[in-house]
Amino acid sequence: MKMRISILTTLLLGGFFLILTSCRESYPPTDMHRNSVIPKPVSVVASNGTFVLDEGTSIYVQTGNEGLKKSAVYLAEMLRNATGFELEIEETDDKPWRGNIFLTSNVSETENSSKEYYELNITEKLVTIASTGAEGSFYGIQTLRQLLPAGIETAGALEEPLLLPTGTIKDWPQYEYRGAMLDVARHFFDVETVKRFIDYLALYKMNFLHLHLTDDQGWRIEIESWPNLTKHGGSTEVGGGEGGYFTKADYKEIIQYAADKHITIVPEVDMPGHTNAALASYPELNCDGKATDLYTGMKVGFSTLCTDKEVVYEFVDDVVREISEMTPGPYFHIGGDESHSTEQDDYVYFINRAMDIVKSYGKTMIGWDEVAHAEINSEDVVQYWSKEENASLGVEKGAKVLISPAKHAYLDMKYDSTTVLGLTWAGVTEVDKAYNWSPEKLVDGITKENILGVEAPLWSETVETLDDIEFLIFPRLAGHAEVGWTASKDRSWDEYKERLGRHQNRFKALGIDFYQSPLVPWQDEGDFFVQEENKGTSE
Ligand code: TNX
Repeated sequence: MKMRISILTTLLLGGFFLILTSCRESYPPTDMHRNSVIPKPVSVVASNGTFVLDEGTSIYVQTGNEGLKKSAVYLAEMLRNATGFELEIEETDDKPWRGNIFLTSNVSETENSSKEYYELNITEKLVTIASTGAEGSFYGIQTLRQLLPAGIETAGALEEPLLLPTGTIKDWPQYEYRGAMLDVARHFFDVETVKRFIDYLALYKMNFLHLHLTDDQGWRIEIESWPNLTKHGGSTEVGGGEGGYFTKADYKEIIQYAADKHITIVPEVDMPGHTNAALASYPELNCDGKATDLYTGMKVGFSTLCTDKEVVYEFVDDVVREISEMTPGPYFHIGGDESHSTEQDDYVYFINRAMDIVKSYGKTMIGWDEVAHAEINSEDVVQYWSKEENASLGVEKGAKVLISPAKHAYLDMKYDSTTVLGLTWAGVTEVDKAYNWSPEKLVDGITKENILGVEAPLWSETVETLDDIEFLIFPRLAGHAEVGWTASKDRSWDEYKERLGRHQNRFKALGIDFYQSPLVPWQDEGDFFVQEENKGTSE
């Protein structure tokens, strides 16, 4: 009897061992420590196993949590697109059975106050994304996405199973505002292009898109009470092309698309300078009562609204009202930069009044750093792009600062002197210079408490197509995302460039025309976790 049991045990154990080793062969242990996640997470603890995601995997969501459910739908869609398999979404109150993904609000670090906090815990049995809010679950999914092979970015590129390294990531951002700006005024970009831009922000956990909607060369947002702004003022662009504009329906579509990816739109109407498109559309906005000609060049600083005419403030009121009504986000950007043909007193008077109008529609005012000379206070935001003393003045007045230093953060600066696209007035900005800086160490006296966040602007004087956009923003955008997300003490260029190098295949899988900087060790094999190799060993 004893003998029989031990034979049986040996057979059972042997069989079990065989199964184990054959599993090992198919799915070699992986190492979460070797991840290439950008922005770099706060903490990563690897446990050297593998989770197998296949068509039997379901996504479980804590019952009744609508925010998490939206994230589940997004994740299912992402996986379906790349692999073709349909993951079911189920609600549950309990921890699900093995082989599944679980989105829950039960976080282990209950003390963490960030509403963007998430924990991604992968064991051989379960993938759990725990987050305090829907944002966190979305960011946890972006991390999961970057742990998967680059083929996840291409429709139909992957076959099951997908393998994930086991371990735990705990993560949250340093700054609550991590943004980019797109100038749709110098050259107009349509809704589809803006959506791609939004997709790129989402991949790197950025959460604000500032749209520079008006400038000398074009007015790009429909205002029903002043229809000639778009009809005439939107009819051209730099170089004399046909321009274009967003209808209200277009703008709302952009807002919704962004909101689904936890990105808030910040509309900018640049005033009182940078207004030639408006001045050409309505003669009464000019001091001499005469409409200007449309402008298709690249100069700045020559235009101004007539600051002592009441009709100008009626105009500003209508514009701010109509745009604010469509904008759920808290901010309205009034520009205020380079008003070189406005007298300083008139400038301050105008900004004060424009600011009051913005507040009357319940929005928080953001302005380029020159607005620090107006009567701003702790309710306002100054966007530092050029003059340190303006940023400091803003902070003295209690305002928050949005950090966009041209010499690091401007996505329209050339990479080097041979770059065809872009400008050079703030210098050339290689990928290391775009990454190697810290918001809180930039200006004496401006510390983390004064800073709302980081924004990287793309001005479009030289940018005409999505390809042009991609070439200038990639790979620098990824670095700016990390500057805003990851603590300065946890960042170094030497380590970052290795991770960035492993994003090459992801860029390619997304069809992104990126700048192949010689400073980055681009890796052809892409992800640390090579799906093809794994497939090979299982055969
Ligand atoms: C400065 S940055 C500008 C823009 C230009 C940009 C080009 C800022 C507030 N004003 O009008 O497009 O340089 O890099």
